[in-house]
Amino acid sequence: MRLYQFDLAPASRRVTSFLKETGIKVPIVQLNVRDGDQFEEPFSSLNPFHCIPFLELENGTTISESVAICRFLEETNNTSKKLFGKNSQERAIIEMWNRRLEIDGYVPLINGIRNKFERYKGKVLPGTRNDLPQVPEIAKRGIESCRILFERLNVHLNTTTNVAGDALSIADITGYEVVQLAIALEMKLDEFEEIKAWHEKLERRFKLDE
Ligand SMILES: N[C@@H](CCC(=O)N[C@@H](CS)C(=O)NCC(=O)O)C(=O)O
Repeated sequence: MRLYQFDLAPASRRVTSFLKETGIKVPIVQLNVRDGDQFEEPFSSLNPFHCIPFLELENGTTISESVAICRFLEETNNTSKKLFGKNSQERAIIEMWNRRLEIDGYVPLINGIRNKFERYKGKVLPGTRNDLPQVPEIAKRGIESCRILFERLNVHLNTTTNVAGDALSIADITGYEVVQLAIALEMKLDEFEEIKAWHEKLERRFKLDE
C-alpha cells in the first residue's frame, strides 16, 4: 500500500492530520503537484483525476478523495480513535458537519483561491492545466459563503467541545483546513471568537512541523 501526498496541499494535509491523530502508519510517496508530477506516468494512470492525495492498494485499486482514504484506513486498522464515529448517530452527525464544512466552506474557498492568486493562472480547476480564465468574483462569493457558514458555526461552537460532539472527528480536521483557507484568502475573523479558539486548539495539534 502507498499513499501519494504533497505536504503543502490542503487535501493532503487532511490525511496527514488524520494519520497523526490515529497513529496509523502508511508508506508515503511525495508528488510535487506544483511541478506537475501527477501528470507523469505511472501517477497519471493511477489517478486520472490528477490530484493528490490518493492511496494505491496491494490489489491495484486506487482510492482518491481525502475523506474516502481516511475512512478506508480507519475501517481497515484497529485503532482506538474513531474519527468517523462509534455508532449510527455519531457517524451521521460527523458526516453532517463534514459535508457542511466542505460544501459551504472548503470548496467555495478553494475555488476562490484558485481564481484569485496569480500562481493558479492556468490551474483554475484542480488537476487541470488549461486557459480557463480566473474570475476574481468567485473569491468574493467564496468568502461570502464561508462568512454565512462561520456565523452559524460560531454559535454552534458555544455548545460543544468539538464541532460534531465531545470527541475530535474528521469534521474538525476539515474545519481546521477551512479556517486555514479563510486566512489565506484574508477573510476577516475578528467577530468569530469561538471559531478562533477552536482553530487555535486544532493548530496546536495539526500545525505542520517547520
Ligand atoms: N476533493 C479532493 C481534492 C483533491 C485536490 O484538489 N487536490 C489538489 C491539492 S489540494 C491537487 O492535487 N491539485 C493538483 C493540481 O491542481 O494540479 C480531496 O479531498 O482529496
